[in-house]
Formats: sequence, structure tokens, C-alpha cells
Amino acid sequence: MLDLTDIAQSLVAHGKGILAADESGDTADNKRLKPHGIEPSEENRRKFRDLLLATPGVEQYLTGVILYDETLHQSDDAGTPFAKSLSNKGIIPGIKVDEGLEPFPESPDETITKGLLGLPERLAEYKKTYDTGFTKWRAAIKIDGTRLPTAQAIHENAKRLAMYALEVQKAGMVPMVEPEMLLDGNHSRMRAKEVLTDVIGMLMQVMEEQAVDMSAIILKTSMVLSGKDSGHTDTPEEVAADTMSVLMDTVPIEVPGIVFLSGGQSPDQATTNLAAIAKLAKEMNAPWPLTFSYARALQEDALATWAGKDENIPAAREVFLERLKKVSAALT
Ligand code: 5MM
Repeated sequence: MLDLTDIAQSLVAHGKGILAADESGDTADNKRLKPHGIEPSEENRRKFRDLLLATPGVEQYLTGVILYDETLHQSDDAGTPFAKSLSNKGIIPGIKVDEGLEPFPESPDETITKGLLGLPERLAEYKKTYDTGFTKWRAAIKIDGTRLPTAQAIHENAKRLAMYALEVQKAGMVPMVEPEMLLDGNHSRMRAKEVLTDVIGMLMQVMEEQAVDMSAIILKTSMVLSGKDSGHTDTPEEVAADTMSVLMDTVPIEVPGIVFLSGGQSPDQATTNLAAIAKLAKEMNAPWPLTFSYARALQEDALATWAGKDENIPAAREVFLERLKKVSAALT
């Protein structure tokens, strides 16, 4: 039987990565289906997941897939439950267990993440019924000049991520901890670097204080980028230098792996920035494997090609596989 560190290490196996397909109902409907003219419905959300997960050959590029609760209860076109069909291909099914964002009472322009209530019971059920190997919890950190994020919001989100991680390890799964630093805003890359240092530094400190087993977590992080309204495009080398500098300063060596979210970068940007990070990590002899855990950057082109039409599925799957190939190649 694999222990948690083994599972975490399998998730960051060299040359492969993780697909985030864990959009909640609203995000799937409004940000994935509707922009491509696809009618939001439970069946169309199932078809969207089938398009990606049943693409022949995905196992060459994916170690794991993060799913959403609704998808765990659904089956692929062949009638096999999605979690089972992933396991059959050697891909570890994971589950998003946070229940979204709510305003932070002490600073209402910021958010905290919900989902701790009833979490142990939900975790036990996911593990028993669907044999999920890992979970995900996302906090969202907003930058606004030097006003946001507040130290209180950083701390409260870190506390919740640590409490979640502890419960997940007790339930026999690997917690992926995702403090997403949002790209929205006109901040500089330097400000993003400062914020990410505070956010990951605080998260690691609180997890250690709460006795989270640091050798059995996966950190999912943003890259260090200038805000999307800053008018500045960072070079991949700048992104890599600042991102690696933050990670080397804040992440303990016993952490088994770090994965990146794409966070609104274009698929090509997310691919070239990852390539620069992977190259620099190798040069610096970084102590942890690094890979991708993208949603949008892997899905966007495939969704545009599919556009909800059955006859487009083979072409959309080819596009999806092509992007997976490019992103995986960026790691070598
Ligand atoms: C930041 O979002 C995560 C990574 O996706 P990108 O690569 O597109 O940035 C992603 O796993 C996200 O947490 C899920 O899509 C769930 O989103 P919602 O909005 O439904 O909580």
C-alpha cells in the first residue's frame, strides 16, 4: 500500500502533470461552456469532462486529475464512472473539497475559503466510494497596491488551508494547498513577488505550527507575474527568476512537489513560462519536482474547437493532446 509521500511523489512524476477539471457548477457554466456558445446543463458539464478525460493517450501526460463533486457522481460515455476510468489508466483521481469563497468579515474586499464544516465526513466518503488519492483547497489572494492583501486575510486563509490539510492527511489522502495570487490588477511583478513571499511564507509557517506532515502535501502556486492591467508583459526569464526566488526562500525541502496554476495566462504563455521555470529549477538544483496543474491553459483551445458539437470531438481531443504534449515537453 502506498503511503502519502509515495502518492505525492507519483503526482509530480517527471515529465507529467495534473489537469485541474474541478470547476464548480457556476464556473463550468459561465466561464467554460457559455463563452463557447454551449448551453449550461448537467449533461453538457458531463460531456465537457468526457471530452477531456476520455481522450485516448492522456495517461502519457497526466499523473492526476482534480475533479468536482458533481463529476465524481457521473460516468463517461462508455458508462464507467469518471474516477474509475481514470484509475484504470493509472491516473490518480483527486477532488476539490473547498466550498468556494466568501467575503472576509474583517476586510470585506477580500475573501476567505469555506468548507471546513463537515469536511471529515465528506473526505471519508470520497475516499471510501471513489478511492480519491488527493484533494484540493483554493484560497484567493487579491492584490491592490499596498492596501491588499491584508496580513489578516493572508493569515486566516493560511490557517484554513492548514486545518484542511491536517484533516485530509488524517483521512489518508494528500492535500494540495492552493493559495492563488490573482492576476487581476495593475501591480508590478515586484509587488507580486513580495505578496507571494508573504503568502507562501505564512502558509508554510502555519502548516508547520499545526503539525501538518510537510512530506505529504503538494503546493499549488501562482507564478510571479505583473498584474494583467499593468501594461507590462514579463519575459519568461523574469517570471522564472522571481518565481524560483520566492519558492527557494519559502518552501521547505521536505515538500514532495510544487505545481503551478495557469491563472489566466494564455496557453502559450503558461507553456513558455513553465519551460523557463523548469530550466532554471534544474540549474539551481531545486530540491522539489515542479510541474503543471492547469485548468484554463490546457482546456481553452480544446473547448473552442469542440463548441458543444459532437462532430468536433475528435478534433478537440487532438487539440487537447497537442497542448498536453507541449506543456509536458516544457518540463524537460
Ligand atoms: C485557479 O484555478 C485553478 C487552476 O486553474 P487555472 O490553471 O485555470 O488557473 C482551478 O483548479 C480552480 O481552482 C478550479 O477551476 C475551481 O474553480 P472555482 O471557481 O469553480 O472554484
